[in-house]
Amino acid sequence: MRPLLLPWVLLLLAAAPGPGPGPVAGLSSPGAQGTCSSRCGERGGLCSCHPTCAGLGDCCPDVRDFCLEIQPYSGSMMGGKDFLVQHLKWPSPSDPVICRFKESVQTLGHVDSSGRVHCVSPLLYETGRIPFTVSMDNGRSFPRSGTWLAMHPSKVSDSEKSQLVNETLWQYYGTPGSGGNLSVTWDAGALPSSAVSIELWGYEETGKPYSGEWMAKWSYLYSVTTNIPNSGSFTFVPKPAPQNYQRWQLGALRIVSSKHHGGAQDVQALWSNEHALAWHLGQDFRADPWPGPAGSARPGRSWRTSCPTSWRSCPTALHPGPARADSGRFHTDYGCDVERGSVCTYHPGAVHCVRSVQASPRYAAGQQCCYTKEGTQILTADSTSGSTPDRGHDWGSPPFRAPPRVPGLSHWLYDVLSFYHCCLWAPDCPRYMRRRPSSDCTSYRPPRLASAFGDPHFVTFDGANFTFNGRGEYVLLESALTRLSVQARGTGLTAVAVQEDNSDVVEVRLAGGAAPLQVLLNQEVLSFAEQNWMDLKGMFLSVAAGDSVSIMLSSGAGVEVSVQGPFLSVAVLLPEKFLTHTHGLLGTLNDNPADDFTLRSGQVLPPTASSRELHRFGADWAVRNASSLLTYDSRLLVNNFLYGPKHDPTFQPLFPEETPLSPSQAAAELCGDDHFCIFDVAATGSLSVGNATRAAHQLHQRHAQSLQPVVSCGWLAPPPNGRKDGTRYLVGSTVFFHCDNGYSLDGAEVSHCQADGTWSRPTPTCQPGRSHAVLLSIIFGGLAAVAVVTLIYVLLRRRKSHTTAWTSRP
Ligand SMILES: *[C@@H]1O[C@H](CO)[C@@H](O)[C@H](O)[C@H]1NC(C)=O
Ligand SMILES: *[C@@H]1O[C@H](CO)[C@@H](O)[C@H](O)[C@H]1NC(C)=O
Ligand SMILES: *[C@@H]1O[C@H](CO)[C@@H](O)[C@H](O)[C@H]1NC(C)=O
Ligand SMILES: *[C@@H]1O[C@H](CO)[C@@H](O)[C@H](O)[C@H]1NC(C)=O
Ligand SMILES: *[C@@H]1O[C@H](CO)[C@@H](O)[C@H](O)[C@H]1NC(C)=O
Ligand SMILES: [Ca+2]
Repeated sequence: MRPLLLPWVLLLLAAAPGPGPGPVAGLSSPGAQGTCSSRCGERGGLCSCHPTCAGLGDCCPDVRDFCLEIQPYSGSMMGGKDFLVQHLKWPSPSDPVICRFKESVQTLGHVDSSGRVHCVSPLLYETGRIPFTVSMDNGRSFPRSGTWLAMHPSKVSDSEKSQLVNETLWQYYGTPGSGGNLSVTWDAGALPSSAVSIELWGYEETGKPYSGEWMAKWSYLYSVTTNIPNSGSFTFVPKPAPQNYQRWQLGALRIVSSKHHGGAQDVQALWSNEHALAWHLGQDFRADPWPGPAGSARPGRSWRTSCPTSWRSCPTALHPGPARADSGRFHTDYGCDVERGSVCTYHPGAVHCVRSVQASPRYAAGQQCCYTKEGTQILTADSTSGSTPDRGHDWGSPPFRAPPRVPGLSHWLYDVLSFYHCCLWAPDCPRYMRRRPSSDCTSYRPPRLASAFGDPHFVTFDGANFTFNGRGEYVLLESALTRLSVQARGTGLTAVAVQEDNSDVVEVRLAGGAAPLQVLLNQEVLSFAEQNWMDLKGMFLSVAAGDSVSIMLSSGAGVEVSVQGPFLSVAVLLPEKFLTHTHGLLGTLNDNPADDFTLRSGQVLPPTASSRELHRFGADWAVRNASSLLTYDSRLLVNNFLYGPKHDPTFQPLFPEETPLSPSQAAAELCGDDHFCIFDVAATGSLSVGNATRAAHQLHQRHAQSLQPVVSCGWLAPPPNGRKDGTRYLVGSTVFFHCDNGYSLDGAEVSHCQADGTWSRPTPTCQPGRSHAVLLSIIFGGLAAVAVVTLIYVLLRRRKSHTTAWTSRP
């Protein structure tokens, strides 16, 4: 096998001109396969057009002409953003630049005075990576391709949008105390035009809900003003729109050059935030809390039955608790984030909200969970600040495009707009809350956690631990349930790759540059210069502070990779449905640590196995050639891992039991009783490596602690004609009951949440009639009155007789 492969390696070595793409010696003759024309992303043939070609030095000479790099590479899905296509030489500036997105939406670009090629991003109904192509022959062929990243409108920066000055006033316009002038501002420099028009666009979803004809549509309604100077601001007093426009209650302003006709598609523009169009509606819009011909703003009568509210039951508690630790399934709600000062406009009293990352599979509904500063979940049954399920997930859900999955907008239409109608424009909030009952957390089950960190040490899902110092590439986890695979390169983890079913492949690896981490998507290095969140195929990706990456998979599984000292740490979170469905180095998830060292053959090594025996277990889980997810984009990686064995049998590590561990004083002080730390100091001779291992181990322990199940007894109703004190429903909590005046309590005054998840006493009832206390006070009061009267009578009698005595004295 080996001699056969050798010429290939030699060819690669010879063909590598060093870093960076460029003409490749011996491969520059343009043959059928010598070009990247219509071949971007492919390899094989005479030369490669694959993202790895730069590192391997086997790129086709024209790769930069056909595999387009763009700048900026992302923007709001509302479109209208101008971007540069780099390195592209345009033969004649008068030839039209035709940019095509998703093979269906075409926009017209242009060549600027310095010969640079521009495209304009289109209005899309989806987020994520949008393939785009450019035609140089007036639309006959599109051999050049690249990727545009479309973002959720509220995840892009304010500077890309026009600003509604006092958005509250815009959205409350016409309600008591809200009127007068409205102003909008924008960055005049962002629109290369001396005169602009301001247009109103409306968003609606038409057709029978949950049917194939349910469609999402932005429509140009009318221009608020035309041909005004591009000064960066405009102020006006709004007038109610003509009746035929009144059905649009959700929309956005668009500022465009006045050279375009009203409503011109996909031209350079600045959009405002989408907002409730109170300012363009007539005075009658508040009269009916559920207006609109199609009932678009209604919360939906069928809601309760059409969507199980147990979808993604909310995590029990915020801290210590799983709300922030369950990172595979829940993510911080940008609108109410404890890390950013908790501006919780729609949830007063909450300090933090999270949203379920995935929408419910069938109805694409979302779940939002809000918590008080004590960490308890707020329920709509107790408060209008409560956690509400959403008919449309705010982030949308793949495959996006059609209702109710359109990012941001479906949620606006079915959840936010009806919230405005009930709670902000009219005092009918309890009605909204009844239609959006919180999921209490009684059915919430925290995910299971396993980690690998340091040089490297593993803690399995069932809590077994071991050290496996192998040089090679290994399967951390495989599950046939969702075809989930997590692979890592060691020794001391330097790369981790993840795929589930036919999702994109994401790899996180140590970069050793200014940014410690590099993220690859299908083997191509991703840039996070513009965005730190990406909607990818089969997963969402979020990057924090450049040194930790969170991957949220469709199944609810989560993978977190971070840098700890010289190595990567990885934590894998699995929902309970993976019970008995995992194998690999992170063990067999089944609540039994004794079978975690199971080989591919099914042979189980005992928990007492020596680390030398466990080395055999580790080696057995070497990645197989055909199923490797890792990227080999340098000669070093190709030689060592692609063409080398996946597990290097010649590498002899230290084994903990065979290594005399007499830690130095410094190591002992640093590590305490952390054996992983002590071992890594001994193995590497470096205190800072041990320190990083210790930090990673502590992180794992805190994470595991946060994911301990917390018993919840669920919501307890107040008695009719009474009330309850206490809105905490976790184990150990107490709720007190009181009756209104004129009612008496029949049952217990107090109930405790018990360890078995049940309340000690049910909610009492409040019976009409005088309470015992009142009866007693009447009885005692009556008796007291009688006593007083008697006393006075006796005293008077005594006094009378005294008087008599006196008067009778002399
Ligand atoms: C914005 O509008 C609201 C509602 O009309 C008003 O109460 C508030 O004072 C305004 N804020 C500013 C800064 O003008
Ligand atoms: C509205 O704006 C106009 C011109 O900018 C100004 O003259 C007028 O006083 C403003 N009206 C109110 C109520 O602020
Ligand atoms: C690792 O497992 C051993 C038993 O195999 C146990 O004694 C030890 O406490 C565990 N260490 C940690 C840090 O969990
Ligand atoms: C995997 O590939 C390497 C190098 O090409 C080779 O030596 C090894 O035998 C292959 N392993 C299997 C199981 O095919
Ligand atoms: C260990 O790391 C912490 C920060 O994580 C640092 O404050 C401390 O000084 C380090 N200790 C040593 C001995 O390197
Ligand atoms: Ca097990």
